[in-house]
Amino acid sequence: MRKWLLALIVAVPVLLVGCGEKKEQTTLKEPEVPQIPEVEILTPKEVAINETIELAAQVEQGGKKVDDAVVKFEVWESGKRDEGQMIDGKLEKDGVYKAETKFDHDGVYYMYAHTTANGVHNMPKQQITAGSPDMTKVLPEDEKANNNSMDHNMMDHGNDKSEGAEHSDHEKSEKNHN
Ligand SMILES: [Cu+2]
Repeated sequence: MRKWLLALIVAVPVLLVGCGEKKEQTTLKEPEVPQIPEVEILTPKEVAINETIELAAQVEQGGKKVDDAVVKFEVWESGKRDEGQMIDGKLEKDGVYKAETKFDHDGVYYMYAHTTANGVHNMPKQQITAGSPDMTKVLPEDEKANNNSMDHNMMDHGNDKSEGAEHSDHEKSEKNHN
């Protein structure tokens, strides 16, 4: 009888400790950080001139289509980003955003799909060839933009402190847009 009682006295604290540990584990939740949006540009890489061209991108985040993202398409001719334009994308459906533009002469163009979803920014870039440009006359694209674009893609603009040059470049374009 005494041995049984002793066993109970030893066992009860062990059970209590076990309970306490379990509780602590459930409270250790990782803070939810929105993932970098995956942006797939749907605009073809080769288009005709003097035709309405659809700029389109599909936005997903954590495997889900995002219908409340902000998508701005920046389009410019190679080497002339200052003369480019920023066009607001409008949600069609299923995370697909669209805008329209037209190329009035043969050339090599670039587009950024500036996308912000739940506060996180991504901006994939695509080259678009309109018509059949004389490649010897195409201006080279700004190298600074090219070199940084890959790294920049992976970054939230808000946290972007390491790439001042490209970032200010982007801010400039955002201002042009407004
Ligand atoms: Cu951007």
